[in-house]
Amino acid sequence: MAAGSSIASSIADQRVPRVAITHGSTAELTIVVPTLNERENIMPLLEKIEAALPGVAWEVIFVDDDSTDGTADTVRALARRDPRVRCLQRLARRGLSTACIEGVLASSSIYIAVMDADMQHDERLLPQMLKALKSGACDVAVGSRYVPGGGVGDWESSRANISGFATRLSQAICRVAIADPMSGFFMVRRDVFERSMRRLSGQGFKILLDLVASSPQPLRIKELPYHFRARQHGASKLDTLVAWEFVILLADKLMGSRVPVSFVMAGLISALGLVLYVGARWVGSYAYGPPRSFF
Ligand SMILES: Nc1nc2c(ncn2[C@@H]2O[C@H](COP(=O)(O)OP(=O)(O)OP(=O)(O)O)[C@@H](O)[C@H]2O)c(=O)[nH]1
Ligand SMILES: [Mg+2]
Repeated sequence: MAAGSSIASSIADQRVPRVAITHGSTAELTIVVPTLNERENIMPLLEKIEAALPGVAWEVIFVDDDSTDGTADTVRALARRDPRVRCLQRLARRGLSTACIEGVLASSSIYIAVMDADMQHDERLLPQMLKALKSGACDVAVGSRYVPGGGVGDWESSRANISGFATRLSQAICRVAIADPMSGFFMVRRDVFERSMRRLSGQGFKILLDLVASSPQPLRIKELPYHFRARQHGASKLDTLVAWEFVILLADKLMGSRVPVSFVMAGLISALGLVLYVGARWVGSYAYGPPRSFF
């Protein structure tokens, strides 16, 4: 049944308010793209998505954390010409995962893909992902670097080793077999996302890992191989904060709702402070004699 006639019949049997529906999103697929200073990647990415999805009603939501290079303005300029393009700009906020969550919540389509702006993810996988979800064979279709046929491109061995180690750690908190839980490229049905969304940690960069580890039921995952490409424009946002947020995400998922991870982290930092203080006093007592009072 066509979308229009199903809305008409819903109105007829009074399941929705009688309002005039004149326009709106009719996309079946929303592609959520988190951005932080990716201005030069926006146009080429849109061209690639357009070429990859003939015959699919898609839209793309760029969720921009107030980039200083004019990314949001670039997206809005394109959005004025193409209604499939939207910009969700966040002020005084940071975080890839929360950007993706808010992008999903700003959409209405049945299928949602998440991909990076820098064209490292192979957009030619999008139709295969959509087909896999529509067939009902899986809940999440994942672009995977770690199944046969996939790869990480020309990464230095140090980055490949760290990624391999972090992947094994991540697999420990997934209740399902998944070769690439750290992938940032996936597609999911809306109802699957909605079942988990209130349990998500929203910490850091790893929204797929968060989703898989937070699902109340084990998710059925289909991994599709692809080769992670090199960044063409702009700079990487990977830094030590991202690594720290990854640790917090793992801790949060391991402890579940029993103990808030922020409470444990505050305790660990306090304990570290105490150890440093006592250590400094101890070293000082050797250098300058015993302290008059300990605290
Ligand atoms: N909205 C938002 N997007 C972010 C943030 N951090 C990173 N991104 C975007 O998330 C995507 C992934 O970031 P990248 O820096 O490419 O991370 P990566 O692909 O793991 O690392 P590289 O291989 O070095 O590029 C990109 O589209 C970034 O612009 C953030 O804090 N907020
Ligand atoms: Mg990247």
